[in-house]
This record gives sequence, C-alpha cells and structure tokens, in this order.
Amino acid sequence: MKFHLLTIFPEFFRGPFEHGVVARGVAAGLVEIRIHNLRDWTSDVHKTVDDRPFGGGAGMVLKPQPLFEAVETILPQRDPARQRVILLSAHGPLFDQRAGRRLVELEEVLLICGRYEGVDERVSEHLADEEISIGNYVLSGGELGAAVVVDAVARLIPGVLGNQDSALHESFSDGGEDGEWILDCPHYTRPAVFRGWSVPEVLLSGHHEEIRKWRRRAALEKLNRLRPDLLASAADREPGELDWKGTKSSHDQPLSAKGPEQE
Ligand code: 9D3
Repeated sequence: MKFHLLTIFPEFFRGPFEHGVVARGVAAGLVEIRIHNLRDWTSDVHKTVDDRPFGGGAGMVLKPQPLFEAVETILPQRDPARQRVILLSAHGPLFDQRAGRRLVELEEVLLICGRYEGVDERVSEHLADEEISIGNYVLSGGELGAAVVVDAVARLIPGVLGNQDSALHESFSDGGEDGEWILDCPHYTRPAVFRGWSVPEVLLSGHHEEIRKWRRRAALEKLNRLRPDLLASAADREPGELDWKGTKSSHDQPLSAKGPEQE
C-alpha cells in the first residue's frame, strides 16, 4: 500500500515513520511512503504557499494552486476504487478503527496536511475525496494527523505485524467491530510482587482455561470502568459473550470517563 503525504514540513515525518511497525512495513516492501514538499509546486521565487484570507481576518490560508497541481502530479489518473485523496482537517469526521479498516482496502492514499488558519475551501470542495480529523482538539496542522492515520492503517496491512502481534490481532486487540479493538486485558510481567503489589494469582496458576476467563472478564471490567460508551457498542456486536454485568461501573471509579462526549 502506498501513502503520499503532501506537506510544507517534509522533515516532520522522519521520526514517526522510521521506527516500529511502519518502518518494518516499509522494510518488508508492504508499505511505501512518499513525502512531497508542497513548495515544489510553487512558481514564485519565495515559494509562496499561503495568502491572506478574502474578507479579512487573522492568519493565512493555504493557496489552492500548489495543492491542486501537486495532487494532479502525484495522482495523474484518479481511480476512486483504488485511490483516495484525504484532507486532514479539524472539521472532518473523526478517524477511528472503522475508518482505518476502510482505508486499508485502498492501494494508494494521498494525505494533504493543512497548516496556518486553514486551507482554501475549494480544496475540500473540488480536490479532496474526504476530510478526516483525528480528534476534538485544535492542532497546529495536519502532519500529526497524517502520521496517526498512516500508523493506524499500516498496521492493518496483512503481514506488516510480526507473528506475535498478528496472533493478538486475531483474538481481540485490533480485530472486529466497534469497541472490540480496545478490548484488551491487563498485562503483567515479572516480578510477581512489585513494591508489595502482587500479580493476580490466576495468572501464575497455569490453568489456561481459568486464565482465559479471567482475561475476558478483566478486559470487560476495565472497558466498563474507563470507556462505558464503547462497552455499549461492543455488547451489541457480541450478544451473550460480553458478560460485563457485575463489573465495576464507571460511577464507582474516580478515573472514569464521563461517557460519550457531547460536542
Ligand atoms: C484555531 C483555529 N481554528 C479557528 C477557530 C480553526 C483551525 C484551523 C486550523 C483549527 C485547526 C487547524 C489546524 N488543524 C489541522 O489541520 C488538523 C486537525 C486538528 O486541528 N484537530 C484534529 N485533527 C486534525 S487533522 C488536521
């Protein structure tokens, strides 16, 4: 799968893509990442990519011309079945695991990173196929969002995760439907007692069936405590299996989430 990133900060991506799963996917030839400098599509001596907003107001806006010409050069024939042009923007629908599973079906994704106060609206209207936000907070530009999307999608490409990880993949860490991707039991490693805190006895018992049941229950208890909003959708998907009743409710716990955000 090929990712294109269009940015005014090409150096930004050195770090995130040169480590871990994404770097492994690139090394294995399963992921290709091409970083494009938006300024390569300017024609003035100052390589101007931004301009003042019509109608006045603070800040600068990314000009449409370099963005249109860049996208048209990078993807000269656009095939919506295989390719997608995505504008990272604070206003798009939120990226989530489901969106990641949709994007991994594509062959080529071009991520446009906005900057400054914004991007000329004609990019959203006539150039990008869709917009994506990575969360309800204000970032300074699309680069972090693009790195998040590449990481989340790249690890879904078959073969990118090692054997160890892909085993997890098949149980419940990344797999199926809403909520299930986050369903993960607490993990412990040595020592069995650390500063007086013991590892749950069952994990040391060697009783594999008991361990499996404990892990399922502990995962659900944690989900119910920290993300009751997701538990509801996970419970819908697997009737009967998500026996979370009797686990601690969010109201018992100071760490609890408030539930679905009202924004
Ligand atoms: C403070 C400026 N805002 C006006 C009230 C609008 C605004 C413009 C530009 C907010 C953010 C940005 C830059 N953000 C992104 O390009 C961005 C983003 C984000 O801010 N939040 C979550 N996901 C993303 S993806 C790209």
